[in-house]
Amino acid sequence: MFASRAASLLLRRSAVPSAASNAACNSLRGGLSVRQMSSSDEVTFDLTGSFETHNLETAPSDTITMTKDELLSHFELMYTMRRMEITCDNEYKARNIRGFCHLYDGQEAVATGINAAFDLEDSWITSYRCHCTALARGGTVESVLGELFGNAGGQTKGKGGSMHFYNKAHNFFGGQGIVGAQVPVGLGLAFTNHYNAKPGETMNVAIACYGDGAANQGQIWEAANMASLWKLPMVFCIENNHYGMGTSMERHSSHSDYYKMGNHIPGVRIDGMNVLAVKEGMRFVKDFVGSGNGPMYVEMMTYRYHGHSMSDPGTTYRNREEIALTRSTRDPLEFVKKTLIDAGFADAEQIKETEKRIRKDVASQVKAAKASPKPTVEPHLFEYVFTSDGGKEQNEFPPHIRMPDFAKSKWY
Ligand SMILES: Cc1ncc(C[n+]2csc(CCOP(=O)(O)OP(=O)(O)O)c2C)c(N)n1
Ligand SMILES: [Mg+2]
Repeated sequence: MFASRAASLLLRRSAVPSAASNAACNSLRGGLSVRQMSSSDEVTFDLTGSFETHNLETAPSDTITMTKDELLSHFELMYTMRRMEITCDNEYKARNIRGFCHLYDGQEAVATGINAAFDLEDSWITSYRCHCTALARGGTVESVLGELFGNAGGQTKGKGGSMHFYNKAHNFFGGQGIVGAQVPVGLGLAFTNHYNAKPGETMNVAIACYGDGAANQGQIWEAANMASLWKLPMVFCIENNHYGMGTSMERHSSHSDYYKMGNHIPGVRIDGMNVLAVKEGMRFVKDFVGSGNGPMYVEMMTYRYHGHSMSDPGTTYRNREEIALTRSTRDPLEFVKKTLIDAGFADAEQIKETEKRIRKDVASQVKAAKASPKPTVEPHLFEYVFTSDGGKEQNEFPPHIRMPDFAKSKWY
């Protein structure tokens, strides 16, 4: 059943024939080609067939030009994500990580491509499947693993765990355990960016990532209505990995065109296994949304290799062949590796060396994360909850908390 769908997820990729492309044709994907070598370290790649649009007169470009450094940095981030999630799996099974733990391997191109297209001033909020977004948005393997170990060196000081990363300095607003909750909160971020924008200037945008399982929720319709009514710079980004826990898309949704779900709101479907397509697609989306045209729906066609969470082996509602087929034909890391080689940016030996260096780095950061102490009652328990002073002073509330006694409230 999935095989035919998987084929269609390739978004009808078709090779652009050229002298370079014949040699460089990506057999894994059967179609990416190097169209033109403009210099030894800059290549234009063909993205034909990577996008489908809804209610739009324009579309993302069918090419993207990248330098060697750019593509290598995307590969390094994606490989770090993959190693980090595999490490989480091992540490969970060794009982060093407890509680909920949802892994992102398979979906790495999505967070990497969004990160590459967006600015740090753009706000980003996502679901509980958030380790790799936290990493992309200013985190480190040490801060992610530290959090999962429940240690004070974790990104949220060991008090949040797997589902609750947060990094205000990098405009990353989590990590939400309640399915879909990030969408109305993301709308608030879009409202803020709209409110703070200077007239005539391009706005910072807000993106809320959520799953195919969340996409039919009522609160999302309400958020979409407000975003459209007020022309907010909001991106509704559905990471369609085809399952909501153990329920396949065919069983939980009456339709499968998530990018059309905003009805009159424009939409784009993007090949979410191709980091180049994600980057170019999201650059287009950011330009459109940030220019005051109102919100946009984005559907990322992707796949998760692990089960829903660590308590789900992930093989009772889908078969091993489906996972193996995706790994062998659509793996986002194999794709980017092959692209690096085809473009002449790196050879297999250099890629192996890079992978080795990253594996070593991940291992040493995990070691450091483990060595971090557990949070203690004093001062950690009361820190960052309601007051900035460790909770010792009376009537000390942060500015955004309106207290029942207005005289004592510092909200203004
Ligand atoms: C409001 C709410 N309902 C149910 C759950 C239980 N739950 C957690 S994840 C999930 C499935 C969500 O699937 P999807 O949106 O496709 O995201 P994915 O896990 O595939 O990334 C459900 C039903 C929850 N956490 N919150
Ligand atoms: Mg899903």
